[in-house]
Amino acid sequence: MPDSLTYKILKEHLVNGKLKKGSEIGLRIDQTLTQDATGTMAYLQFEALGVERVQTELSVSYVDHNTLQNGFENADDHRYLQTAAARFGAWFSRPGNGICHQVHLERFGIPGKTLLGADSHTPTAGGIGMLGIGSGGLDVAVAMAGGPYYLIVPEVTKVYLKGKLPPWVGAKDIILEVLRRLSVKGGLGQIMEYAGPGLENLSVPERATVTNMGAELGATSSVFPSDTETKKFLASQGREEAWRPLTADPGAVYDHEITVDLDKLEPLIAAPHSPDAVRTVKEIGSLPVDQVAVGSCTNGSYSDLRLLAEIMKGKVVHPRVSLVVSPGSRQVSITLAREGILESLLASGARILESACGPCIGMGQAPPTEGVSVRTFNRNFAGRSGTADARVYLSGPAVAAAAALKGLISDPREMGDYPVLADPPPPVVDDRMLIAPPADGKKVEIIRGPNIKPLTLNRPLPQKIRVNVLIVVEDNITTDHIIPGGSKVLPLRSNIEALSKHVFSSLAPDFSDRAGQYEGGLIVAGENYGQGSSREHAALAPMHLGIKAVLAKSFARIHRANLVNFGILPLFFCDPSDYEQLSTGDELATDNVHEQLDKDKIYLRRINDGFQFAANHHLSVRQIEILKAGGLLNYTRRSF
Ligand code: MIC
Ligand code: SF4
Repeated sequence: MPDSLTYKILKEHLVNGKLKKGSEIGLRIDQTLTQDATGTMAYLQFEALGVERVQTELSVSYVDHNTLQNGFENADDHRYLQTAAARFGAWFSRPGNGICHQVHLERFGIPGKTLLGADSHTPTAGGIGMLGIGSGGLDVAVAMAGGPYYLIVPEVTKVYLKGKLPPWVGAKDIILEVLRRLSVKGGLGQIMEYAGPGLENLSVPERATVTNMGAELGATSSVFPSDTETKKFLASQGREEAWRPLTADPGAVYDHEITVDLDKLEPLIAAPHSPDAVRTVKEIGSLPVDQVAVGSCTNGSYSDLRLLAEIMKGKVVHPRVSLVVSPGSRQVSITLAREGILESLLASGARILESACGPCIGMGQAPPTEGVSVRTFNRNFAGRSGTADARVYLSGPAVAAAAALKGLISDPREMGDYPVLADPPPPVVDDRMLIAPPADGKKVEIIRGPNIKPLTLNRPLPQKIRVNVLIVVEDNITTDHIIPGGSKVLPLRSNIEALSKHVFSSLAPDFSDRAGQYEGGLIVAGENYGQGSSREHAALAPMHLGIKAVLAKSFARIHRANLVNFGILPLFFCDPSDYEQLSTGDELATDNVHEQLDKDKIYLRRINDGFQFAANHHLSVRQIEILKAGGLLNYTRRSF
């Protein structure tokens, strides 16, 4: 039977289970990545597994999120990560070297290999035909220890691209169009596989913009074939030997198929506060803008920033606008400098940031009160920018450049002729900010600062549960709602006790106090609960507060897996209308939990009026055992 590209990679890496839709499989993981906001916890967990050295072909520990260093905490994490990487045999990408996804694409990614990353945008690697999957840090720790990564066999969606992008329309508009059609939950349980004649004109960085933001569809991954464009890109990185051709067999069958006609696309923009609130730029009209931010792991490539510089050349940013630029990698920054583009950006009034996540995760550059910010990033959830009432729009660099010059959201096509740009020059390849692990790390001392607290483990699942509903939330709650990012909270990622005070702080500031008062509780949610980031802290901090279960209409993939990993029951309403019956403060109870879990039917009753309803979980036998053990760490330690 002819195979899709996705199935080819899955087959090559299958170590457990059968490739049958809906069943659970275990995949061999060739490479892993972590970043500092998730990595500190992941390495603490790796240490707890008691394995001497990483067992993957390659593991890289990046520092790119917490680089603001308002206090000692971030720098202490960096030092811990550097020493832990050397001790356990992982590469270390120093702060300043760039954003994990961009650097990985440039320096380490290999077509046809698997990459598990403790960051939801790990599918960026699909831009070179690699299967990149985002997960919680604990799953990455287990993969580093040589364990397989488990997932439900995904459906494969073919995204057929035809035609050629018109002037002023870019790769970002492709993924915004897919988001417009499918929504933030439209990719759930799927891998998006790109194909068709439209690929021919898309460079690897453009493809990586598409695979990066595929995370916003809720998809497990997104992948492009490995073709001559891929070869060209790898050759420019001095890594041509990493190339292999990889494409779907002719006649491969897909579960779903959509076609995007590139010729017909126009400049698009995602309106506040969701990446799928996509409109044409024209539809928005002339909206005054206060901030423009260009860069991040979505649009931080050399070509993206050169386009911005070219459009702004000889002009200066509008007086109302603050323009910030965060290049995707040090390689991009150095190449921009060598080509004189950095000078041009500075002359246009751009505020150049270090190559790191920065404003994308609220680490500085918060917009003004009720400010409008146009960003070439991938997420615009309310409050993520650091300003609660800011309105963040997501676009490609051409729309951002137009906004920076005019001070308004406006159609870039009104700016006249599209700049004619030559093929990008060869990048400056300089790996001196990447530290290879020593052959034997046993003698390396791991240095821990006072903010790095020992791991908290959950207790085995009790047979009887009696808990209060602590909060009822609506559809599409993000992990940013559950545990916010930003410069105040991010430094607490390795101190779960301190972090747990911030659970749901934007929705219910007294949440952690109430959890303390009731000695734990339960969360009731709508559809797509836990969308967005991979941060396992959105499960770990609630676990610390004694949360026993989340009852939802549906879950986002990574967050559901994280809940299981930390021993919190992720339950679906059997009848979604029961959601309406529940309120904050309700006391719910159930007995014989282990037996009920085995049968995939859990009956809960409300204490005060006896109202009964059923929930299920659709988990595998392996996951049920993890839950009973009180989480993956307890469960895995038994098998090492
Ligand atoms: C994000 O873009 O939301 C983050 C910050 O990169 C997260 C990871 C984290 O919370 O540390 C992600 O995407 O997984
Ligand atoms: Fe960093 Fe933003 Fe990319 Fe997340 S989405 S990895 S915060 S640049």
